Amino acid sequence: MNITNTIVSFTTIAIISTSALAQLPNTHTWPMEHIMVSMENNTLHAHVMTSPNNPAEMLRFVGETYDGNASALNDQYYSDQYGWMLDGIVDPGMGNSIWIEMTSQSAGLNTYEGGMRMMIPMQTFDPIFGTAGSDLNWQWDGMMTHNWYSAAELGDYEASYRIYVGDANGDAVAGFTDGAVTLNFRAVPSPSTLALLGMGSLIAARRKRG
Ligand SMILES: [Cu+2]
Repeated sequence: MNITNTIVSFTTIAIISTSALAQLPNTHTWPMEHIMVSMENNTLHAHVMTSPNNPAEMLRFVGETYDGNASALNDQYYSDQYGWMLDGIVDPGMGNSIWIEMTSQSAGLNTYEGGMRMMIPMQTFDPIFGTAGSDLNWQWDGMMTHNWYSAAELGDYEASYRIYVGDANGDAVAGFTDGAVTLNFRAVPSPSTLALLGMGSLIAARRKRG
């Protein structure tokens, strides 16, 4: 294959990808914020860097509509910033897995199953953690998973979880101690295009200086 052919092929792929990706929710708008789950002496711990004063933000992308199950995010403030992630060796034992159960959350907060922030069309967007009548507990496969959170109204939200070792049915297994974590969210007005342009020139100015 000569260079010209290579360029043509890449261009074709780029055009196909663009049309296929046109109706996908925004994912890399936010840096990852990992909920680190570890286990020591059969006791689970979870740690996250956010707080009520430093919440993860949810944004609404006016004018965008999403295909398939992702349409649950249409016209909602949303984010997939939080990701569950294993920290060190976590061994729930043969046939068991880590389960995460929503124990309390603000009214109006919804959750949909996400993934590793890649291959969004492969993500189920199934309602979880009580959203739309779903189970309160969710079986985590231990892979980095960024679920989608959404809300219809501006404001602050929080969700608390119990992290436990369960069998295939989600029933707690004796001999382990649960962990817990609270996630904080703030649905904020979308930044205007002007603000984004301002940010762009600031970055450009910093680069020049560096
Ligand atoms: Cu991640």
